[in-house]
Amino acid sequence: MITIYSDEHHYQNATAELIDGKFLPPFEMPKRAEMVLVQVRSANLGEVLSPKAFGLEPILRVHDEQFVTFLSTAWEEWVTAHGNYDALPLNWATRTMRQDRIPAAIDGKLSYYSFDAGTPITAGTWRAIQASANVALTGQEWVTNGELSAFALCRPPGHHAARDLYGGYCFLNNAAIAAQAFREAGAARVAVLDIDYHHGNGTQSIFYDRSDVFFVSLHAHPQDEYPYFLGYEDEIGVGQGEGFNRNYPLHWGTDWNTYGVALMDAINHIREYAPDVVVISLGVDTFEHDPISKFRLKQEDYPKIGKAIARLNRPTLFILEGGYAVDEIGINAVQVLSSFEAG
Ligand code: OKP
Ligand code: ZN
Repeated sequence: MITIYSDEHHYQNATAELIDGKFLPPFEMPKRAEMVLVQVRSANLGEVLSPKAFGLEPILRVHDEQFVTFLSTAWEEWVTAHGNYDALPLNWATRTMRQDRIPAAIDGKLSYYSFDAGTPITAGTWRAIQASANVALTGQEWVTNGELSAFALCRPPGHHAARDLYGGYCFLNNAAIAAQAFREAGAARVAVLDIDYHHGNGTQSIFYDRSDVFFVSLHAHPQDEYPYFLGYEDEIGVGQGEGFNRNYPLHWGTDWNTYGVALMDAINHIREYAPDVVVISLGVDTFEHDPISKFRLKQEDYPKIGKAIARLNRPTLFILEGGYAVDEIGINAVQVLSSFEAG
């Protein structure tokens, strides 16, 4: 399987992350992608290719133009206002407040366009997120041109980012951008299977009213876990999209017994949909030793995931999302990929 990778992810390198009331060294760190690349090479998964530059057009097919402009200028505006520190929001337009006014002040814009305080914008964020989207789009192009599968080694991740909202370490939704590009390249039906530990609220919301992209997600139950406000089972899509969104919220402590059953059910529904192409939001933060997650998948479970996805027998683009156990992230991700190819 080919891998698409860019060194430019190093430009997203925050000083600290606000988590559990503490400023800690970021869990979403450059070493994550480095460790995945090490395993791609040592497992001889296949060629490692650099991304092409696709510009803003395919990004703007998914994201709001003012939001993208905000992402491209936020750092400069923040430095002018506050100096050279990571940019973080501090309050939001929640119940009782107005949602229909975009503030002029940079602090207000950060609040308007974000949904958490754990996603720092840094000097290099804009550069890193464009590269990450280009990695996804390059993988999409290879699969469109007949490659049976590809691995987009994206960093930063993307699945929490919505049309005009960032958060959860995500700014541009790489999987959604790739899914939309598949549609425009002629695929009639695209399935997105999100197996990251956290619900892919951004991807779900982008395609919620559409039947041409079927979003299916296995994740920690929003009653227990971030992002808390989306990912319930009764979210089935709306309008034309009704019946084309499927959530499998699973409780803390979930191991392969429960996970495997849900995954098989998800795979069966995707098979019935008969997609032309499948996009996998590949998070390996379901791992038992992940520092921020509470599922209990073991190393030996990741090949089973790859084999289950292989049963769909469709052209498949894998997109890296989460996974924070840096010593094992590469092993677990590459186990999914190589067992998919063997399977
Ligand atoms: C991004 B991805 C834990 C707080 C978690 C953010 C998690 C973002 C995950 N107490 N904060 O889906 O892996
Ligand atoms: Zn995650």
